[in-house]
Amino acid sequence: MPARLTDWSLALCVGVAFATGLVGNNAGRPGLWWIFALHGGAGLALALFLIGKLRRVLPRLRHTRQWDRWTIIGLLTTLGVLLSLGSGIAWVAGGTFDAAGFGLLNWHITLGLLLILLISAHMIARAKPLRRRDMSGRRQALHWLGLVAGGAALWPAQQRLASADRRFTGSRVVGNYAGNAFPATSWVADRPRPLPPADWTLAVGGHVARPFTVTYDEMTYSEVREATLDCTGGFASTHIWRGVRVGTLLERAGVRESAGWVRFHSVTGYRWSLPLDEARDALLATHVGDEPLNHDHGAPLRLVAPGRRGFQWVKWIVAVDVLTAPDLGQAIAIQTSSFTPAGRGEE
Ligand SMILES: Nc1nc2c(c(=O)[nH]1)N[C@H]1C(S)=C(S)[C@@H](COP(=O)(O)O)O[C@H]1N2
Ligand SMILES: [Mo]
Repeated sequence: MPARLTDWSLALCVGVAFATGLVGNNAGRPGLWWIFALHGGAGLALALFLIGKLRRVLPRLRHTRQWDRWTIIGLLTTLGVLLSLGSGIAWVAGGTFDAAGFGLLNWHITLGLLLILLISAHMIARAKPLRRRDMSGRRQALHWLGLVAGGAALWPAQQRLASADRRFTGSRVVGNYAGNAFPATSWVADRPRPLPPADWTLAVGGHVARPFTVTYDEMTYSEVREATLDCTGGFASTHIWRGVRVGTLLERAGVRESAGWVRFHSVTGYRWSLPLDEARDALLATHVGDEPLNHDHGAPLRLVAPGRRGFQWVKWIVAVDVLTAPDLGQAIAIQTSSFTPAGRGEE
């Protein structure tokens, strides 16, 4: 296969894996399984194209006199590809790894992001345009299709060999219907002080006719939802949650005509929002199974947003507000909340 076709195919595989990785981190509905299939298929095709590339360039690397400063970037890029692929394959195979508070799937994501930086630098220095003659010819086309199809065919085989009980997102199933006995986690490191229900209130406001504040005992928690919390760190847990329907609070407040989004605020500053209709049907949970939520799982009140990934299930909620437009700052707030005094548990 022409060198340039191999190289651009590698770039394409990395691009598809990157895009599907980003989208996959937000995907929680089973209908989106194909995003994860594309991610895996792109990774496996990448591995196949990589064999050709390494066979071409590794022998050249012996001539150290011909190295230039970009050779190091090329080598680091190779290492980045191998580690990204390796961590992904190891995750599917049931591997575990823990370093610096990061599990294997978190490392896979981190390595993938690093790889994007490296490969960008490598391509700026080295990429050559793809010419018509790199893509013409029946043999070349068949060879190329063979490698892409190989990646696509390896994916289901790899899934079959995968150990453990996994969801379509790749998350491992743990602690279903076990009350509070499932993993507790944070996006960064939120660890607020406990919020005793007696001292806690919930404020409902924003684009509503009648903003109000309620105490814990003023609400009834009789609404139930069965839903799966699926963390992008790689675990998933299904429970029957109990609490108050968001729509019940919104009806009392009287949502204005202009409203389109509902935002959930944690005491730490962590926040996320959902489109109005979806938010109405979401749950503010006080209980998991038969147990009151414990502190680590967000007591006294946490969001249960079926079909959304875990990072959107805001814990330790103290306020809900109705918005007219999406909240663009939320993506930053979830990174910074752990560094606020409340997020550090200092106030
Ligand atoms: N306030 C707040 N809510 C949060 C988080 C956080 O860091 N702070 N982490 C989110 C993430 S990443 C996940 S996966 C779930 C974890 O919920 P659990 O600890 O009950 O398993 O909570 C979400 N809600
Ligand atoms: Mo998470």
